[in-house]
Amino acid sequence: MSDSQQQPIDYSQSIPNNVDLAGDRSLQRALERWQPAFLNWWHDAGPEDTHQLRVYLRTAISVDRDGWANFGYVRMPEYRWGIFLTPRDPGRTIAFGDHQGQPAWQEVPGEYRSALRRIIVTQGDTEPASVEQQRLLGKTCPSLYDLRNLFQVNVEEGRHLWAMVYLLHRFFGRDGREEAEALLQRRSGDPDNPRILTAFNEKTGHWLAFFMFAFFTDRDGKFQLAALAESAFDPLARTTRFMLTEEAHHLFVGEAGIARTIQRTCEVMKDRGIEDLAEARQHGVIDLVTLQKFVNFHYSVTLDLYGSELSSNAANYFTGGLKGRVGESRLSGDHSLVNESYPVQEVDNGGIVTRQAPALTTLNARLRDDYIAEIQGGLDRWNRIPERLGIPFRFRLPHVGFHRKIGSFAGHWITPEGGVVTREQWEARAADWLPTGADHAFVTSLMGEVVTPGQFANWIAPPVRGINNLPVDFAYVRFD
Ligand code: BYC
Ligand code: FE
Ligand code: FE
Repeated sequence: MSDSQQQPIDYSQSIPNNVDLAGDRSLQRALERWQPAFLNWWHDAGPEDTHQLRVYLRTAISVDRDGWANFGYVRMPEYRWGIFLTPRDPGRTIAFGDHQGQPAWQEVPGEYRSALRRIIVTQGDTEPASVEQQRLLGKTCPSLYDLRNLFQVNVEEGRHLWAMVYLLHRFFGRDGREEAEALLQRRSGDPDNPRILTAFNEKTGHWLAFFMFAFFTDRDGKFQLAALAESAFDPLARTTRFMLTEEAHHLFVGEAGIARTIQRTCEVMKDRGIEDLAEARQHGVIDLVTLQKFVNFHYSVTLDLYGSELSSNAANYFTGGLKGRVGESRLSGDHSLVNESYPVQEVDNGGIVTRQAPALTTLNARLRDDYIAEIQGGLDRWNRIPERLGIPFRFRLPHVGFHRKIGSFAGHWITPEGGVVTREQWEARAADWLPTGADHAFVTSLMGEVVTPGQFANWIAPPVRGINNLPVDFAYVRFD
């Protein structure tokens, strides 16, 4: 198949694409067989009862810097899910590992076939999983503006599934086609056939959880995609690069959603002269202590998505050139990492110690640390809100060992401050640290459907501006 470099997106095709699908009939036929299965999945597991709505969505029309964001009303099942790769750089070479300096691969080398398939399947599995987790949220949207943002995120996660399914069909033969089918069969939270990674089987039962998920968990997506954007397997690098442009909006939705929630709570506290943090609840807003518990939960669950701090899988992926560090091709220094070390924390003798480990085995920890630095930046921005309003409360990230199920802290009982305690001691405090059933019930009690243009639920402040320079009270979703 010719993979011509600056191919425009062809919308006359049933599957919009810039990979010259029309030039590879058998691939096109295989994907056209998968397409109705995808639409069935969208119908059964995607946003519930939304088939008649018209939503003001952004659709990619070209992968150029400004051409990919084209806005207009779309009925969601008619969204043009397509296959878009950033243009190929014919001179691209491998930036790291054993094959450093060799030309990037346009096909999958036999020795890396199963590892690459596994990475692509794991990545692909998260995309529909998140749509499933968010299936019912439309019914309790705090505004039309927010409803539209939810649906924008949902259709783009659907497109990210397409991005991985294209790679499976194009490069992995019959195995790839079988994996593509299985991606539509697993279901988030299904006891018999769950999604692959733990965080994608958690419930996203209300909008606070959705905003937290978009801030914390979509950002794992950003960092994993950034690592895959360095891959020696060029089609994977090119498709993840384009996914990253879409991801930025998901992160914005999360960060701004939480910021507006904090803003509203702080405003109510200030207007009514409330000093006792818990009292804010009585005024129909989410108190800051409860918000901190959600931070603790979503942060710790997302840290598990990086895998073990010490991982031979991660070392093999790096040495093979499958998955790099963030910005690998721009990093200075040694790109083989064989003689380097990196600090990791672990529990030793009843305390937490830091020790140096071979850098190659610590790549999961390193990617996670890059992620944490960005998360901390977001918390710093959130903290300016209570600061501005004179409220003496600041959000803090718990210790990396807190509430972990994967990696070196799994099986240990670590407090948010990083103390090592017994299970009994930890469980006695858990309700202060993590959202309880009562917290979820309270948050859920605030959620009611607000669908009048320009109106917002009581618990959240309006955004500063609308989408695509439109006013905040624009009808972002139409029910007629
Ligand atoms: N849950 O060497 P280890 C996104 C397994 S998010 C369950 O520590 P490795 C998105 C692991 O499979 C980004 N199992 O880990 C966000 C292995 O099993 P085996 C998604 C887990 O392999 C929001 C064993 O434990 N993309 O896009 O280095 C909305 C030991 O593994 C988990 C990717 O993750 C877990 N959390 O790293 C929508 C990128 N963690 O071999 C979308 C692709 C580990 O013993 N995936 N295990 O059977 C990867 O690069 C790697 O699979 C991981 C794990 C980083 C996830
Ligand atoms: Fe995604
Ligand atoms: Fe995302």
